[in-house]
Amino acid sequence: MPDPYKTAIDPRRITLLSGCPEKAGTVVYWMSRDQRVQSNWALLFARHKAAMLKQPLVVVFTLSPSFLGASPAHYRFMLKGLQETETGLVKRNIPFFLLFGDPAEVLPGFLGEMNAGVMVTDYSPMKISRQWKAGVSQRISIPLYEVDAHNIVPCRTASQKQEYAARTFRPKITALLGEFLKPFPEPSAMPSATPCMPANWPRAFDTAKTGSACIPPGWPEPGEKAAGACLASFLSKRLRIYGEKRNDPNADAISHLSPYLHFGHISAQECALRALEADAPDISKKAFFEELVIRRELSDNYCQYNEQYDSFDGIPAWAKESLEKHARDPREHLYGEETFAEARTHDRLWNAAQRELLETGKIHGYMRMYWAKKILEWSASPEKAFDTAVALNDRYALDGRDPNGYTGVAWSIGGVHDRPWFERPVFGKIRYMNAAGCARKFDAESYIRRYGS
Ligand code: FAD
Ligand code: FO1
Repeated sequence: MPDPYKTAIDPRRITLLSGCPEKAGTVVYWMSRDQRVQSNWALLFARHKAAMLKQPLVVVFTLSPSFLGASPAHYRFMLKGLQETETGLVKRNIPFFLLFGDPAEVLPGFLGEMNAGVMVTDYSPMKISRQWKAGVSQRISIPLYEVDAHNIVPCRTASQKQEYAARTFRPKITALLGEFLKPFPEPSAMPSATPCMPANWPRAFDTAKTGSACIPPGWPEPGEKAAGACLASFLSKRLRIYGEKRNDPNADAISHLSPYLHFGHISAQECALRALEADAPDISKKAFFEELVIRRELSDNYCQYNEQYDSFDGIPAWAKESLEKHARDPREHLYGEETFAEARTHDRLWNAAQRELLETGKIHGYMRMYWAKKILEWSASPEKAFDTAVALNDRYALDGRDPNGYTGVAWSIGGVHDRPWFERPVFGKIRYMNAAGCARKFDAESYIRRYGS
């Protein structure tokens, strides 16, 4: 049978994490970051392997009891999306299994039960993902392939080192985009299905139940279908004003795709391909590509090549030196994590941003910078500020616990991918923002009214 995937899947997407010899047996896709059926290079590679080896294909997801401060509501959003993924897989005769616990504990036994011959998983630069994969690799005797299904240009191909700034990264991505920004083959159904029970969803939702059993009303609908609808609505209604209005939190010009991109309910490559065809000005398409491709893939680059991506210690020397020089400057206001969390500072604009986070699960991109920079200004030390911003973002943001978040905090507070600015108290040479600057850009009072107490 001609293999439709061989040509479509660029070998540079694939990394062999453990070099055990392949043996005859089921192909297992351990799904983690890219939780979708459509436009998923990891699933397509696993499907290719199953076709070549003439073996069954199954998908497994390991549910951890905790995940970087994720709330029960974040878990419910993810689980509802996974239920839709299970339906899409079973329709293609691909059974879906949900395991409970640490991957290194639960996967080896599962692979034995499946008589697995090879395992495929999706790429992530995050430490937790690398720890999971290292733990699993030590306990299995079949090959484990990792496929970059999250980036258009695979992270390890785009650059082999931590990039200094978007301006050093952009030419490397742009030079390769033509080779990678290609349409996806359809993941065809398997000829027959291995019989399997539906996943134990009641148990899964039970682990995500404390507090209210619903997803907050201000949050979007989870899953691939809702993600596709969000993209379609952005491309038809908001992309055309994105170039001009994306920094105005009152304009509703942004895509709102980040929760879907974070949980992998939609592929960035699919978003980029569809944006290219959209009826919108080039300036808007260019601005959207700058964020969706350059900035987003630069975040994976930062997390891939900087072990301390989630801490103050990861920031560049010029920034650390400058912030430490001003660490003892008097702070006009001082707040701890709970005061920030409850939006109880003196600053109405900052409180409105925190309330946007609490109500909608994310803060508008422009306000997110202001939000983090004021945490720097009103925390006892720059290290404390960094940890507070990461903790609040991971605890409340629906798109949190993501390379974009760690890099966003590192940019705002630690000058990562930015340059030194005019030196001032507390900030040192870190780029400064204030409410007056926001009011010059957009109607701050209207934003405050919208997210007022
Ligand atoms: P759009 O403007 O429509 O952008 C489309 C997509 O491009 C986004 O979904 C995202 O994947 C990507 N993108 C946009 N801006 C950036 C950026 N600055 N860096 C990297 N990728 C970008 N993004 C998250 O996904 N999760 C986070 O937890 C997160 N935390 C942040 C914290 C701070 C302090 C800052 C300054 C930025 C943070 N960002 C985070 C990046 C950015 O603010 C969000 O990706 C964006 O606002 C999401 O809304 P959207 O999808 O409507 O964005
Ligand atoms: N991925 C998993 O494989 N198992 C989990 O239990 C899990 C929980 C989870 C909770 C919140 C959240 O924002 C993401 C979560 N993820 C989980 C997905 C996660 O995005 C990726 O697996 C990691 O980013 C690693 O790349």
